[in-house]
Amino acid sequence: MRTKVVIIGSGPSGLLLGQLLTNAGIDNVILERVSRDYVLGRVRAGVLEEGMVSLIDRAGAGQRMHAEGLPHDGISLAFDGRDHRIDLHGLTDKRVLVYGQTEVTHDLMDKRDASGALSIYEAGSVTPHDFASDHPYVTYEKDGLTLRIDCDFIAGCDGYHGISRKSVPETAIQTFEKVYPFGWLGILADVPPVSHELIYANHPRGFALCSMRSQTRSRYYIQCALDEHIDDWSDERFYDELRRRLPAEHAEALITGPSFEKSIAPLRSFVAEPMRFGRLFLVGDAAHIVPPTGAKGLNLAASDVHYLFEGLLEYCNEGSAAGIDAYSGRALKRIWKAERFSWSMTMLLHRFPDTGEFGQKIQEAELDYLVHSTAASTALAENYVGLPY
Ligand code: RFL
Ligand code: PHB
Repeated sequence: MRTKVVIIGSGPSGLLLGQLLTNAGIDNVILERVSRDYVLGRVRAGVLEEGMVSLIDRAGAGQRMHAEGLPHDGISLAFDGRDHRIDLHGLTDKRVLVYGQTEVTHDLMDKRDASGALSIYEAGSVTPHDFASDHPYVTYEKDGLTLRIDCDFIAGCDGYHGISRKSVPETAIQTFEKVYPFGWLGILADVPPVSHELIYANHPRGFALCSMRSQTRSRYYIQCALDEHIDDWSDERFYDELRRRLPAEHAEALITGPSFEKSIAPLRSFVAEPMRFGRLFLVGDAAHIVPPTGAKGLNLAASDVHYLFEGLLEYCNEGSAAGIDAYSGRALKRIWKAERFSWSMTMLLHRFPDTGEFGQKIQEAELDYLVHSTAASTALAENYVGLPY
């Protein structure tokens, strides 16, 4: 088989890039390791920046997102027993859209089906070859056969644990990493959200986040130790701990109900440089990870897709390599700013082993400054709604 672009991974990066290419008449094939249902069963991000919303629109997959997504004009920072609102829209003229990554993935998969573009699920041992040459190809295993797809370009959209980054010679890649000494324990439950906006809470017992997927579905997280076991956390224990970390008005208003998803996610900052190796490009989580505190992971994947799509379009339509040559540099400029923001929100809101009472006071002083200084609130808001592409 031959195609222009082989895309490894059918997460949001791969699906979004695939749809933009398909709409532009650029042939592509997606190879995904697991099944479609498995991809759709993963519960992850919930907050979309305007840039990502525009890209999903451009892909032609935005109809349900606009009908069901919840536009949010602000977020709340809770500390010292009180809520403090950051007026995102008032400070930046922009807003974010609360719409689950699962739904984005669903909409993009439906759109791909309707376009007739090929996705191969449960493709084993996917391996990129010869990407330093002008004739790259990808092999994979399916139904006991080893198959080969020749192509012009390979897009490594296969997440942090994928094969694309690992296929690059160690001497050609530099990585930067910070691992945080805690995780997030998250639940999903069909109960109305405790507040109509997201609440990021700093508390001496640890961080908590109240998010949502709809008016009737809540997503709640609490900071937890990395060695916690999910089985030790009944819903009751989870809600009790969440209540203790929220201002009293929210703790009292919290409506509880059985969770239908519960998981622990470790927190990590990670960047691989560069993001292009000949005819192989790394995109999204394959190249970088942020801790979820700034809600930036999925949105960064979208800006990578934007830069790469523009580069590939220029190459295919005008024969110019300027865009693909600039891809890594452009993407990394924005990535490092989002890394900085996600790191700073994580440092500000979590309890670290060495935070102590002094550290807690410093965090509260910084939070107080943030919410009372227009300059500081604007800087936070500008980053939260997303820096321009
Ligand atoms: P994904 O979603 O990991 O998709 C990669 C796909 O590649 C497949 N794959 C392979 N396929 C073929 N061969 C191989 N060898 C393969 N290895 C892997 C995988 O099966 C998968 O289908 O990466 P992508 O597309 O780059 O998307 C990135 C986002 O998923 C990620 O950044 C966000 O979910 C991060 N994130 C958040 N981002 C936000 O922008 N806002 C948020 O509010 C937000 N909240 C979160 C988050 C991530 C979380 N977790 C669990 C890590 C909250 C959480 C709890
Ligand atoms: C979520 O709804 O899953 C979510 C929201 C905001 C974050 C992280 C996760 O910062």
